[in-house]
Amino acid sequence: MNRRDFIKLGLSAITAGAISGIPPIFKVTEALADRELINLDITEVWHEMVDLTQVYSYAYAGPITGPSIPGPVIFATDGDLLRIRITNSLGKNHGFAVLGDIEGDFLVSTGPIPPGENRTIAFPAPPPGTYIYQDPVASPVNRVLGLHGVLIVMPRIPVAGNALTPYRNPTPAVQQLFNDLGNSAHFPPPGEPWRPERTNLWVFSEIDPNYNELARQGVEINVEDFERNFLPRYFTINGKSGFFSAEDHDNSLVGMAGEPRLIRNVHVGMDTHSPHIHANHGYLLSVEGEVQEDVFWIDTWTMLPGECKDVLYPMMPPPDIPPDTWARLKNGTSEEGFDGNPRHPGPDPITGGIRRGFPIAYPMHSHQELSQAAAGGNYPQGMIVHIEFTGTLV
Ligand SMILES: [Cu+2]
Repeated sequence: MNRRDFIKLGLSAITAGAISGIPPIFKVTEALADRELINLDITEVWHEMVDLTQVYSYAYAGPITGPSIPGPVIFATDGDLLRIRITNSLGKNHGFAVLGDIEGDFLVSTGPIPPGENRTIAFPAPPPGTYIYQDPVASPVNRVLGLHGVLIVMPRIPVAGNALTPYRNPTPAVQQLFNDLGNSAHFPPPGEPWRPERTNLWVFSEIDPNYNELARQGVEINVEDFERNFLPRYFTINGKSGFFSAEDHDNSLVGMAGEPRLIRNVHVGMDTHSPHIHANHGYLLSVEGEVQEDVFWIDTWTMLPGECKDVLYPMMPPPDIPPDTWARLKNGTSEEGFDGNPRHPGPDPITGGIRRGFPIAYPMHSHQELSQAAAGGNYPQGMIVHIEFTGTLV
């Protein structure tokens, strides 16, 4: 093994067409993506688990971001031509593909790239939405062993006269929902419409270190054996779990009431998961790229292996909080807020008094209870993140 990098996990991003790292989702002019080449290296890392166990993993690496699990987020704008050069620095065949559905069909694929070689693929960005990229070789084995990431495609401009949505052709119901944000009795001003930067990405996965160890030893892993005998020991969101996931602001939903957020959920692992959000219900916008005609209002959704689901979290005042309590939270006289939050020590800098009210915090956790543990019983060190209202606009 020539490279054993300890990876500092975090959501790193590559922007198609951006020169300075500014995502092109804000661009309204000609895309530069067809002049930019995205370089991805396929490499190996030690992935640190929540109990400090170092697990051998494969990883995609960007030239600036370095290796990460998930790999760098690739942002593109509708109409961009993506050009990606993938270099396989491992000792076996690997590659790059964009997953098209949960059956395992690929929209585009390099096919196997032999050790030490590279391939460049060019393809038009698929319709605006959320996509998994992964190793097409021995799928889903190498995907689960670390070779996965997300491609996000944003529409170029909103549909005329309407609020911006994440889609090129939103259904009437989805368009209406986005039009209503910050602009209706249910989502009143000065609450705001959705903004693209108010987006969270939750990449769900699991790790069975026995298979990672086989990979380290260079053992050929049989797909059927893997699918039958995979026994997860760690459950991760964006490569992290437990405290490290919950406290990570890439994972957490953090903002003011009145600042709606988009949650792009993708599942690159093997189990079925049930992310459950507290404080607000969410709106299921798209399933496997299909923008929904009928927008369900739900607090839990199913994530199947290989699946992508977009959910809008309205970040509205939690309906379970009575209006008079909300008023006290807002004016700082509540004794029901998150007083004693260790992240906000000391007296209130303005009033000099004890902090009252915001922030108020809630969890998102998977309702598959197994996934809340790590290493066979450490609870709650699995799939969990914070939802935090730092204040309120409304
Ligand atoms: Cu719950």
